Amino acid sequence: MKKNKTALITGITGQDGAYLSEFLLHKGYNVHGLKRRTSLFNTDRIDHLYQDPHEENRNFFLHYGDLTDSSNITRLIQEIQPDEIYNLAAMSHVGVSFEMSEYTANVDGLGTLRILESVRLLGLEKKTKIYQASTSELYGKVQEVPQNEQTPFYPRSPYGVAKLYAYWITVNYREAYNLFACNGILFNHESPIRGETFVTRKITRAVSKIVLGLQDTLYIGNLDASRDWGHAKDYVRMMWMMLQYDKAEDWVIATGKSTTVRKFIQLAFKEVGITIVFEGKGKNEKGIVLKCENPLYKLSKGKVVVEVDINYFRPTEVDLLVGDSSKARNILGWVPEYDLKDLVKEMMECDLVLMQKEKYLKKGGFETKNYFE
Ligand code: NDP
Ligand code: GDR
Repeated sequence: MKKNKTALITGITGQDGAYLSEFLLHKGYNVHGLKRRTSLFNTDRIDHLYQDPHEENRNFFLHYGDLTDSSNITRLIQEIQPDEIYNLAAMSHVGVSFEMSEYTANVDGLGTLRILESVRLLGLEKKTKIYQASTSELYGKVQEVPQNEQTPFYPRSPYGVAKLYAYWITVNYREAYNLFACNGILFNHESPIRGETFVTRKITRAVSKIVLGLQDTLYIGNLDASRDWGHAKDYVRMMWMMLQYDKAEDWVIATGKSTTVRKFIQLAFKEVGITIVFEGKGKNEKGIVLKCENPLYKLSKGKVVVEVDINYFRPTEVDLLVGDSSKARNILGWVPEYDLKDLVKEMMECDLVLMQKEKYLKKGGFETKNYFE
């Protein structure tokens, strides 16, 4: 009988880690995940997969660890002997990386080296395949569009620069030691479990709160930034497909369509029957209600619901990303199942439910107890 494959996922508690765990478990893998010790639970996204240590035939395991801790990583890889490692762990917020540049370099750059070096030290070069979570942030300053595997890199943030190191050290270990190590150059991908401070989720949460009367205004940064947004579910499938291909290579994954932050806000409001227009320029630009066609929501014409806050601007910005994933589409046969409309719809549906819950709790007097009173 064929033995089930074993995968190790770093960053298992994040958006992609959760979708990838689901995907690999359905494929019959034993899934091991690295999770950080935190003072509050950080496993919300994977709680439905948790298996009690006393259960028999477990196939989902969590281990404490951190990408800054080499001995921890080496020991875990030695114990788990993974067939595949998906290195998804990272300080993944571009804006925050300007505040925490050294830490970002340590985790996102050196963390990748620690994994590659452990696999080499343990003599697992022939057994263990590695997926490195590379990013469209590598392209940074627009030099050409659409961006493909040959487009030169010009990162524009400490996050992008750290990921550039990770990209090249992955290529170097592949060439120097014959490791099966791939870079997935993934463009932005979102979902209802996207972190709340990334712009799409910030928007769908705020729009849901605004229509339910829980918040007045969405404060936002650069409305002109344009991103190639796909659905995380479609993208984690590709991580796996890259490791099943007979050669270790680098792959761009993207929808090929770019949309501005401004347009994303309009799409989110449209999803609940509200038309928004933007007026003014630069930091004085505002999003104003033109029409509210949903009888459930009482937003009057002329109400200002979006305002620009320059604190959300970045010292250096990536203006335009649009990916050309024809290599993955032609060779691996990738066809995304979601388009932007499906994505916005799903995110809005989920956030509306969450915010309705919040509203009912507030109304019923069940707000979280203040322990400091
Ligand atoms: P998330 O921010 O949702 O998840 C990041 C994960 O990394 C979390 O599990 C987090 O743990 C963990 N982590 C952070 N720091 C450390 C550390 N020092 N040691 C161990 N684990 C750590 O990111 P996504 O799921 O969206 O992205 C996954 C990967 O793909 C990241 O590397 C990201 O940079 C990259 N990427 C993402 C894209 C996207 O659009 N989503 C596009 C291209 C690349 P905790 O839960 O405790 O915070
Ligand atoms: P990004 O995603 O930087 O592309 O990195 P994010 O959603 O943070 O920003 C996208 C664009 O929106 C602009 N923006 C704002 N961003 C945030 N977060 N908050 C705001 O209020 C706001 N207003 C405007 C940003 O300036 C930017 O131009 C994501 C991460 O998942 C990375 O880990 C990943 O590598 C890349 O996608 C591909």
